[in-house]
Amino acid sequence: MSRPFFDETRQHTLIVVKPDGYARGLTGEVIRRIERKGYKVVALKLMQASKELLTAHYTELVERPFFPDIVEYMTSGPVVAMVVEGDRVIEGMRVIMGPTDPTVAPAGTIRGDLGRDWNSGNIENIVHGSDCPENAEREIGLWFPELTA
Ligand code: IDP
Repeated sequence: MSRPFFDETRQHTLIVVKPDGYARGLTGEVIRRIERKGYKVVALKLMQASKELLTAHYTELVERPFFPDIVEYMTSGPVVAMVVEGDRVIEGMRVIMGPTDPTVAPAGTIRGDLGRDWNSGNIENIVHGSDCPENAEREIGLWFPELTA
């Protein structure tokens, strides 16, 4: 059994508490919001993301001028990667997270309540969540290769 805690009849998404979220002690707050909604954490680990992993992960952003800033930000400290399970969890987690820019993310969302601008050129927004089923499967495979082997 390669994904022991997964209910394969349900949907899965990759959630990452980014270095700013971990450093600010917000991992528990993020998980609390996920669990309070009724979603289930079925895999979880503290890890250091590599440039290679981020290049594969952010495949659509690699050519953008700010990609080196993303790599610097995302490798600046440990991250907490997890797989979250639930019905329509990909869409639901995007709602809980809020939009990319924390300054304009609505109150009540993770990014709106906890994120802010840092004037660093980076958009430091606490958390990543997959944006569609294809990317969710791809990202879970990249961040948790041990689960799909
Ligand atoms: P998402 O995380 O809301 O799905 P994406 O457009 O996929 O947003 O961007 C991935 C991540 O890259 C963002 O969460 C943010 O940290 C960073 N990012 C996106 N756009 C910019 C930008 O214009 N400048 C700097 N960083 C950016």
